[in-house]
Amino acid sequence: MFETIMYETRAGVAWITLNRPEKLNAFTSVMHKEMLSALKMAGKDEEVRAVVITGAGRAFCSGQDLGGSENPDYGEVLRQGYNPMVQALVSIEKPVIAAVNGVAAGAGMSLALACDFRVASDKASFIEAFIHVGLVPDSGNLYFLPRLVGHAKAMELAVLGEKVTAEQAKEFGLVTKVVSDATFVQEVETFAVRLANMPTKAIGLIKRYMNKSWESDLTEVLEYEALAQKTAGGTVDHKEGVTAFMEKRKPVFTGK
Ligand code: T3D
Repeated sequence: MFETIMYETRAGVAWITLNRPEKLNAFTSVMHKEMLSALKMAGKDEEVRAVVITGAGRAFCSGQDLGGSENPDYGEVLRQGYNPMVQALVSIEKPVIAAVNGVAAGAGMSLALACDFRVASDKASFIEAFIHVGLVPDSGNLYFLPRLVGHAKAMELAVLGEKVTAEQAKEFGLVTKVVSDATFVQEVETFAVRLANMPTKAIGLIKRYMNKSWESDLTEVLEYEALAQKTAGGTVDHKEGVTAFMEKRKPVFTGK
């Protein structure tokens, strides 16, 4: 179905694998289009309750394909390719995990930053590679990086462009957890399935309003919480959670 990515679903999880391993999964315009389609599919599919994005081969993603410019207007490359993908990642009301199997460089690092969780292999690394080719961080990087690691660390990473190991990234809060490369896929699967079995609508609401909170004052956030809680309070999963608690059993959430 796709040329540059793979898409499969199992156990409530959509797996999107960037699939240009010979170029360390560098982005092309086709890949942008395919990523957008895959994210839309995952968003619409009611069976899908978590999304994993990972890379084929030894890399997660090396950012923009530098081997021959498809469009010399980089602003348009961002507006047409990267930005809709980042918006889709943020607006999909399901948890999205970047399973960072290897190097994440340039816009590949931005892709990981725009996800809700980053699970990294102990072989993974992160590089703000933009500066090495005289460019600036893009694809939401300037938005997410300082929010995740603080302004000072973000400046250091973006300007120096030094390679950061998964363990170092964990220390300053960039990754959720680091797991052994030997058990990476199983660990990601366990984490993704765990999320897929949680109250999906509540997770979607947390994501929506936590993102909005960055541009909101306290009064607005208090109102968002009231709106979200009204919606969450009407879900089947809320009812199940309370019933299970009263019956002293584990809840079985259906994402409804
Ligand atoms: O339109 C616009 O350009 C604006 C948007 C910009 C967004 C961006 O992402 S700008 C930043 C672009 N990315 C980079 O600058 C990273 C370039 N890659 C690297 O710095 C290194 O490859 C890595 C640090 C990621 C990994 O290094 P290493 O030593 O593990 O691998 P390698 O030998 O450099 O790469 C392996 C192959 O992948 C190699 O091809 P070859 O020689 O075996 O035929 C290399 O050329 C290719 N490759 C790696 N990254 C890219 C790439 N080919 C095209 N584009 C790449 N980004």
